[in-house]
Amino acid sequence: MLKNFETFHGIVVFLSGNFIYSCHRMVRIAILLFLCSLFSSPQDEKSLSYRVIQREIDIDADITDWKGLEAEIVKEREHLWIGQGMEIENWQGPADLSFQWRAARSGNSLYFLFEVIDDIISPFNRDNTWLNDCIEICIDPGNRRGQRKDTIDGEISLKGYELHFLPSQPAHAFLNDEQSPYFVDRPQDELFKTRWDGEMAVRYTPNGYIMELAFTLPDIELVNGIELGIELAVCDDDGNGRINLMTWTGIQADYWLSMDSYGSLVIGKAPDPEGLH
Ligand SMILES: [Ca+2]
Ligand SMILES: [Ca+2]
Ligand SMILES: [Ca+2]
Repeated sequence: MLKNFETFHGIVVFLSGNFIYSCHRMVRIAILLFLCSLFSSPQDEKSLSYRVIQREIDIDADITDWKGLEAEIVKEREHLWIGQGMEIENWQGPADLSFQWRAARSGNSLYFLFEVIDDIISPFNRDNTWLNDCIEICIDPGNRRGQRKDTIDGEISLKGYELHFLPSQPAHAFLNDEQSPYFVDRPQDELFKTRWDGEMAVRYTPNGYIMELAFTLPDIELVNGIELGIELAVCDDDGNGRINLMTWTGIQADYWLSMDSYGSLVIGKAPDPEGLH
């Protein structure tokens, strides 16, 4: 009897030990998963996507022709890009800097509308575009990711574009960084107009400005279903150089160098569900 009891007791202790061990193991795994979620890289975050539908837009700084198109809103602390002298403490909230954007297309023309909230319009007296109030559109036309430009035999080869637009009156465009390092006094408005079929219009509002843009991407046909990689950003200078920068994705990456963190611009309507028309 005593022997049976000892055997039974031994089994209970063994099973309890296993149970406690399993619990400890599960707790350790849970802690590990929690820590992994805290330190996951930006590339693990769900990437953003915007579907571009057909709509003809007049570039006249009148936004009524955008009615009904979906807007992406960029106004949270998480959208601030931090670094190069920009700190969270600089940002005085959405009235200091925030924006929403929309896109549309017609044929090969891409249209963008930026509605920017900014309390003070830049004097545009900084040498480099990005140190003033400035809109930036980075595009990976082939959605190939990787570095935006390569240097081969001393020659810069662009895989993607970094476009800058100054919301000055008149507005100015800056397109190709292998030709111009984004100096305010060297705009590429004529190239934008001729090579890119570009148009732009700015209007100041009581709390900021709006900018309408149209352009075609050189050598790219906007076929339904294709995806472009894209990042959108707005810089804020309130008179003493750039203090804030907000991006659509909010990912803390060097987006002007690497296209890995871009969201997607999907061309064309979503396909109809099978059997439904
Ligand atoms: Ca318009
Ligand atoms: Ca501001
Ligand atoms: Ca400003």
